[in-house]
Formats: sequence, C-alpha cells, structure tokens
Amino acid sequence: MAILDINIYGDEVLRVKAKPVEKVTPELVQLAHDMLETMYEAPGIGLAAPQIGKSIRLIVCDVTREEDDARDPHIFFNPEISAEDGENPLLPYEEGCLSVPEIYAEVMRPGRIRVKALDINGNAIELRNVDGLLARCIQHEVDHLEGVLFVDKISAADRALNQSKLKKMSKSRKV
Ligand code: K1U
Ligand code: ZN
Repeated sequence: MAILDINIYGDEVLRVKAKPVEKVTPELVQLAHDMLETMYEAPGIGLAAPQIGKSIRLIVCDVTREEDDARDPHIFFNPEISAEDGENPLLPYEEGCLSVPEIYAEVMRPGRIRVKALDINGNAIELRNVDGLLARCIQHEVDHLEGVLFVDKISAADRALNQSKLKKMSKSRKV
C-alpha cells in the first residue's frame, strides 16, 4: 500500500478528460487500493485517478466515518452515471475537494443517480437509486474524470468570494 501525492488546482492533469480503462488488471486494482489509502489518510470521502496524476477513468469513494463500525469502500472503473427518473430535484450541498484545499461551496446536483461501472473483477455492475452522500460523492468524482472541478459549478457570488484563493493556488502550481 502507498500514500500518493494529490494534485492541486492549477495542475494541468485535473483539466484533462480521462481515458477509459481497457482491462481491469491487478496493477490497476492495486492503484485503486492505494487511492483508498490516500483518501482515508487525507482524509476525504472520495478520490479520482486524475487527482493522483493518472488520467484514467477510475474513482474510489467511502462515505462512512472513521468512527463507524465498518468501512464501505467503493471502487468503480469506467463509471457512467445518470439521474434516476421520477421525482428527483437538484439538491444543494456544500462540497469540498482535496485538490482545491480550504474552499467549500454549495453545488446543486440530482439527489438520486444510477451508476454503471466495472468492479475490481472486471465485471459490469449497476447500482440503482443511489442517494445521499454517496450519490453526491460519485457525481463529484465523475466530474473529475471529465476535467471538471466543483468550483466550476458554484454560484457567481461564491466564485467571486473565492477568486483570490483560487488564483494564488493556480499560480503556485505553475513553473
Ligand atoms: O474528490 C475529492 O477531492 C474528495 C472530496 C469528495 C467530496 C466531498 C464533498 C462532496 C462531494 C465529494 C472530499 O472528500 S473533500 C473532504 C471531505 O469532504 C471530508 C473530509 C473528512 C471527513 C468528511 C468529509
Ligand atoms: Zn474533488
């Protein structure tokens, strides 16, 4: 197991559309476990491969808390999400991001989603009616795979409030 470095706002890799995983190999499963360890250590509730410098479609999430009886890690290769049909309004939630430290702001997202992905055995899986913090986290992580950060989705007012922090962060990453 290994703790990996997390890329920060301003690093180019965070803005690249990640490539699909062609085959779930033992090396990629090991990478997913290293990502989980990195996420627990940060601490965070999710992590996407571009955040540790790998532009591939792999995300991990665990929305349990350290003090809970058991952890519930999720590893998704090539995740595809869609909003569930029916009554499913956009809900507000104050998000953060390990790649955008010290900024928290409200983002609107569907409350209930469907997730299709490959599991660690390379089998196709489908989760229906995923809701709550797990749905929130998966949507945030899938955005990372598209090169999208939560700060792209915040209100103009919140953006203005955080603009100088973002500029400083970005400048500090340029060589
Ligand atoms: O993608 C990331 O950078 C991880 C991010 C995930 C996330 C947070 C909030 C809403 C949606 C997705 C984080 O984990 S930020 C840290 C965080 O939320 C947290 C940290 C410790 C305990 C509980 C939450
Ligand atoms: Zn993030």
